[in-house]
Amino acid sequence: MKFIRSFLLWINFLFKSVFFLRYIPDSFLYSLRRDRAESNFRDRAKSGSLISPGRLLEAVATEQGGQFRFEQAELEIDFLLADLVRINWRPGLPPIPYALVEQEWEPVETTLKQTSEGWTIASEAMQMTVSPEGGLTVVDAAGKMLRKERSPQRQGERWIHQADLMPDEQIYGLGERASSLNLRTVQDATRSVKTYRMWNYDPGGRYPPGTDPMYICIPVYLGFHQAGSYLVFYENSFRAEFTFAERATADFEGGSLRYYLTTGEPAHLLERYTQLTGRPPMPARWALGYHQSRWGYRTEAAIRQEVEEFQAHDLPLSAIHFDIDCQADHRPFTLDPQRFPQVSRFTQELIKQGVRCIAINNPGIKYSRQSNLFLEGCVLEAFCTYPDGALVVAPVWAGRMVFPDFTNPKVRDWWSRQYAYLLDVGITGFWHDMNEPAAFVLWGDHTLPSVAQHCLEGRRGDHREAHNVYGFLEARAGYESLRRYRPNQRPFIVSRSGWAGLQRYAWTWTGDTICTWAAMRQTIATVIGLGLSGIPFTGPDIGGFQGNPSPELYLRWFQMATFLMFYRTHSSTSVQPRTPWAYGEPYLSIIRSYLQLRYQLMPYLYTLAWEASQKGYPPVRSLFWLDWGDRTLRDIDDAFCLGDALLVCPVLGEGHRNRSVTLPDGEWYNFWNDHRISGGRTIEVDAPLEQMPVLVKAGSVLPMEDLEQQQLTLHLYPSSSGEGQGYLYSDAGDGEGEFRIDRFSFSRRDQILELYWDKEGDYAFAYASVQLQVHGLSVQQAWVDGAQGIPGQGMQITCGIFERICLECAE
Ligand code: NBV
Repeated sequence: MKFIRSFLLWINFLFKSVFFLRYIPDSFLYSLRRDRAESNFRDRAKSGSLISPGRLLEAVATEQGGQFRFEQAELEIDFLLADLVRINWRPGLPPIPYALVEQEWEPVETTLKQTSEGWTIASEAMQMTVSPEGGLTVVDAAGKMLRKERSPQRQGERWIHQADLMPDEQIYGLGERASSLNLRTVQDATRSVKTYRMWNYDPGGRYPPGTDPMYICIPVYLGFHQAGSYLVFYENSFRAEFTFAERATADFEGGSLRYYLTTGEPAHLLERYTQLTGRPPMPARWALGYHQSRWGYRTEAAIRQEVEEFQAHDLPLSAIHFDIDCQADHRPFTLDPQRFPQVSRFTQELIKQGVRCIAINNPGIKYSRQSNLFLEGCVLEAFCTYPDGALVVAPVWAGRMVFPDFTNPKVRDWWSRQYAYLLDVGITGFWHDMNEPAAFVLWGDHTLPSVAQHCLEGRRGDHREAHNVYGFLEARAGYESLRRYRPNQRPFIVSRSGWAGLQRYAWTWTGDTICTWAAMRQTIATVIGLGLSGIPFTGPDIGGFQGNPSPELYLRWFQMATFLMFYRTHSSTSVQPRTPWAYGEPYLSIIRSYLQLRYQLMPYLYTLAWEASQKGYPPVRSLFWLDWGDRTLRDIDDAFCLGDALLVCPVLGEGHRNRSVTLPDGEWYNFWNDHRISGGRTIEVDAPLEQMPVLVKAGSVLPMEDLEQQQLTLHLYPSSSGEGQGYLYSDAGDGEGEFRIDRFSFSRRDQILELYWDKEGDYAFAYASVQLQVHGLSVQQAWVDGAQGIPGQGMQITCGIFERICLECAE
């Protein structure tokens, strides 16, 4: 059986490879044409010598800060808030404010003074000093030096910006990176400085750890050192290179040197950054459930069978994804009518079973007069062109394709109308792939030519500026479409590519990882790094995209993903079918138990999603989020926190049955057996196949649910110091209606534990019963709202809504 399956897969692979050969002539021609068009432009951007600002000639105070005139540059410093500054060096092409949410900033009180070091401009929270040569230092209210920038340099259209890094400084962010969590190169003679490129990139169907760049590059980073921490965001979408060695260097090929700087601890930095670039809207609750996907489902029948298998195996499922094989000739906004003969009925049938359908879409449109989209787009002048006006035509899945210019508002509007038909046939959400944009090439860059022309909101420009915002703007068009056509449903879009602010429109996934233990481990840093770059809803293909994971690798990956926001198995076409039952027992039963756990954790996950929508905090966060003063936590990239309550420690090797865990300070509980462990040290924990180590922070209230019983269980994890809290956000799970927030706080005096519950908002309480589960203590007696005592049942109390509950416990 196994042999036959492998043989069939091999034949499939061979067939696909032969199929791929048909792209070779077009890829060859496109690569040639691109090189020819680019050759005239090659070094235009970097021409001339390096120019420094020269000497400072004049400084004047402005309403929001100050303006500084140098011999060869101008600098403007605007305080948007007391701890958020916009710094703008001129000359340079002003950015189109795609990344930013529109808002008015209130005036901030600042003072401008001349000092022995230059000019100092200060708010109540920070102080910046501009040196006579254009260097800039940033000091916090306590007088601690946070950042020291050198005077920038310009060469043609290029800007180079450098800051000295403190010896102990660590750097995080830059969007999606397949690197260590801390991006700083630890310098020694043997190691060369790692360059991080800003150029959204499709690594071509498979990528190992270390690949750079990846699909989502964002010029934002956080710096932590012993004096404090800060965040810098460059509002510049041009191709760039960043390095972090002795200095942090940002080298942009064009545009202007406009950046934003804020200071404070990590949570505050994310709050400010997402105040600037926007917060993710609240997702629909179903989206946090499990998604099944495979590049290879071809027919309604195959998908129906897959969904039936989930039911037969008693496995919950929230969404199923339709990849390009479901489309007609791989064209966007289509489903093949022969293979999906009754699609409306089919999608309704799935929705009744609680399964949403998500359809893939690639941005390229077939270059063919048989294609209506092509004809419409031509009339609209919607496509990217070469400087001579000829259409850029490059091969992708459907053959020779043209590319909508999403930097044109008319094109976004036209594109956003195309979703209507698939929405009408019952597709709930969209999956934007290949939107770096990716093209098939035989050599060189896998995208459009640098010289491709774009509208850029009417001011015009080329692909060097538009490339990094291409997928982001496609997501914007998609999001606006879903808002328009389905105003009562929250949009679900998952986009492979993106830029600063993508969180306002889409989720993402970490693309075409290979199927190795190292790749699984890599995704932890990648997901945390994305969260620190403002993008909270993401996750890897469970099991990896390209290759066949061992049963154990799939299981361990599944266990890890149970605690990530986007929870989806997906795999490539040439690999063995990957489902929770594909590996038999004991894997199936263990996976089932994790799926069940995921759905039980839904109130916690949903609350974290709400927190992200309000404050921009990534639900999946580094351990340093809990204690950012603890240096030992800053390099950990084999574990992560889900919210503040859970510490998740994936098992990262075949046959591993225990692992070491570095615990942040405080007390912890082992989620599986309630053992209490003191933190601030590294410990060994057991990890039998059925258990991925998870620890719960003492002082947490973890809300979990049993939907069938309509029961909410509040898991209380008391700390010896006594205090603790948690909260729960709920609403109808979709749409714009009422909400409620239930807040729980508890305190402990010796053996008496008191829990208070108050609420805000008008959404009706969704559960029929409430259970209280106290961990680490056994409940002897309970008094609910002062009523007569009820005897405890071990660690559990079944009760209704209460205001105050008093528990008498024993160790
Ligand atoms: O549409 C096919 C795949 C998709 O399954 C995958 O998730 C994307 O990242 N897609 C890439 C294009 C083909 C890659 C070789």
